[in-house]
Amino acid sequence: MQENTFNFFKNEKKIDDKMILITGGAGFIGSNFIRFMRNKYPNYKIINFDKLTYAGNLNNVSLMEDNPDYVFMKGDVANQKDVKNVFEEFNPDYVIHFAAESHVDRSILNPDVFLQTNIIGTQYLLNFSRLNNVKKFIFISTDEVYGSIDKDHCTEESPICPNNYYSVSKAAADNLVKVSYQTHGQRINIVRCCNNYGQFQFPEKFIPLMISNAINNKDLPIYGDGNYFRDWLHVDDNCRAIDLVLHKGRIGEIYNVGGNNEWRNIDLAEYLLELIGKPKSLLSYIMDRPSHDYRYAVNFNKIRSELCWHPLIDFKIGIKQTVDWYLSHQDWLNEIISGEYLKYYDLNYKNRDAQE
Ligand code: NAD
Ligand code: TDX
Repeated sequence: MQENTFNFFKNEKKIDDKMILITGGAGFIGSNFIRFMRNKYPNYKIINFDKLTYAGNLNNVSLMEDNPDYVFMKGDVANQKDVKNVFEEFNPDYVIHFAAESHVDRSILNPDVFLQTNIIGTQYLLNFSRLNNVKKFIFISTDEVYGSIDKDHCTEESPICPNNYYSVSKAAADNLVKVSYQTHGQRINIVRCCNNYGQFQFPEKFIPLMISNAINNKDLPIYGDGNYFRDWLHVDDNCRAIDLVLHKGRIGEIYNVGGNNEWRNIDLAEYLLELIGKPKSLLSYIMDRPSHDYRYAVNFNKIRSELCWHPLIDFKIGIKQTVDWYLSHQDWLNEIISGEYLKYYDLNYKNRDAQE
């Protein structure tokens, strides 16, 4: 442990209370998921285990601070002692594993930490979950494990074919989780979701980066010709999917989660400029991301038919709310876009000559 910042729950655990260990709960999806669970299941006990890397921000969960059924514990999933500690202290019934190094561009600059956190960290959590008879371990995987596809949609049976250090590390972890089921009958689910958007997303990712730069009248860096496709889903819809998998997902199963909402990068950047009221002259075409996946798209018929899930938030409404959230949370944004962020920004974007 680098620093001991946790307190025990202020309410005693009753026999039928669910104790849920959430890793990466100070990041984008994890923090939204914690808020979602707090609202839907106020009696569940939530442990937020997070290393607080550059992407982890306790302001994202400040609403939870005084909640008697919530604790934060600082720790590293890739440190065996930290993982042992959290299991010994809390003996969780369920584990939902969000923690990861999550940004493709950073994985190109520094792959090693992706292998440590995403692969080794997942194996440690699997080991301790098995030892402690955890009732279900949910791995938050990604549609990127299927690699790039030109047309159609990947089903859960499609081959895994990752093309960058981030997705290779997620694919390895995803396979480890599958193997734990095949070998030990470990009670797991895997969720492979498309690109999420919404409040509290770190402004290195496409949508918040474009919004943040537009607000600050900075160029919007478009990789290559901007002719790449991503499928966007509101984070609250993803939280609903994970909740259903937690309560109703069949043990050992993988579930794709998609948005049915594909956008070309350049079209989306232009749409964001329109919403914020900034000119298209801010668009700046720069050198492409190496090994850039052209398109991700998942078939999510399985979760639709088995768990009755489908996206509920209309993109035009969700993205408008998201833009408004960033406009009204510029303090949150400004705190991030200094220090480490500026160094990363320089490293990734400086000297990336414009494309012809
Ligand atoms: P994020 O980068 O916003 O948050 C990651 C969190 O994990 C941070 O709080 C960070 O401090 C924590 N963390 C990192 N390394 C850690 C370690 N070694 N030990 C403990 N905590 C650590 O990521 P996100 O966008 O919220 O993604 C969450 C999960 O969802 C990831 O597993 C990611 O692969 C997956 N996913 C994300 C998307 C997306 O669009 N954002 C889509 C599909 C899947
Ligand atoms: O500055 C940029 N310019 C640009 O054109 C950035 C940051 C991105 N892009 C492009 C690259 C992609 O085609 O926008 C698209 C989206 O990029 P990211 O937001 O970096 O997401 P992506 O690479 O698609 O990966 C995301 O989706 C799957 C998440 O970061 C992963 O965590 C998730 O698993």
